[in-house]
Amino acid sequence: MAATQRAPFIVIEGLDRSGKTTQTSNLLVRLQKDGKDVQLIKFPDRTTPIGQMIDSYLRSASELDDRAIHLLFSANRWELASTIEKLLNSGTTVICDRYAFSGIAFSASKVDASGHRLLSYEWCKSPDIGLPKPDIVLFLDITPEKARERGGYGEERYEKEEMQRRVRTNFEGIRKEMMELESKSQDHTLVWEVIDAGRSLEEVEQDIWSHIEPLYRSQCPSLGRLWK
Ligand code: NYM
Repeated sequence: MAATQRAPFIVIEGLDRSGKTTQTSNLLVRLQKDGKDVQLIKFPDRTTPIGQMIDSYLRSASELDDRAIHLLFSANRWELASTIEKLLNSGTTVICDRYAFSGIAFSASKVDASGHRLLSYEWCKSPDIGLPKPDIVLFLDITPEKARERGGYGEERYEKEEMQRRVRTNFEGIRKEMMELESKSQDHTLVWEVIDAGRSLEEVEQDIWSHIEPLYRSQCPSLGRLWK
């Protein structure tokens, strides 16, 4: 009997109002229609005890130290890391709606009253070192102006224009660092695509598909570890 091939690990990241939730579920349906075994995991996963603490914090129903909440977001990924690995190795595609990159981009965007960064980039990155490494990150990019046209941000913590601007800059910094690391590494396994999410739903969906379909044409390498 032939060994089961590892399935692709897809991460979708994006700014608020980028249409990430819609695009993620459309991709799930498209892959299922294509006959793929696929599972969608959303971070934060608000269903676990850790996720419930995160949910309460995001809704401003509770207060937490900035470091404590950052570590909870990371712990919420680690509690699913072995599940992700097992799914991939048994041939099930995993789509993550947000992952470690959101963890850094948002926490490193927090500033005090004088505008000084509260948590350093390196500190924010460290708890996620060693998580399963995705094959592809699709970053749904939208300008704050376009987001405003779409009705502005929601009610949760972080959904403010100034914060979103900093988050966008941080995502670009993470992309650059990832690409530099990849170019130096032996395996070149991670691809990071910036998707212009300011276009129509159909155009964005088509663009996403044009990056996902080729993943199934070749064999996935053995699963890597983030920043290792
Ligand atoms: N968020 C999400 C973080 O601050 N750190 C993380 O590690 C993750 C995964 O939670 N504003 C933030 C980004 C979002 C918020 O995400 C909830 P969503 O996709 O709106 O449910």
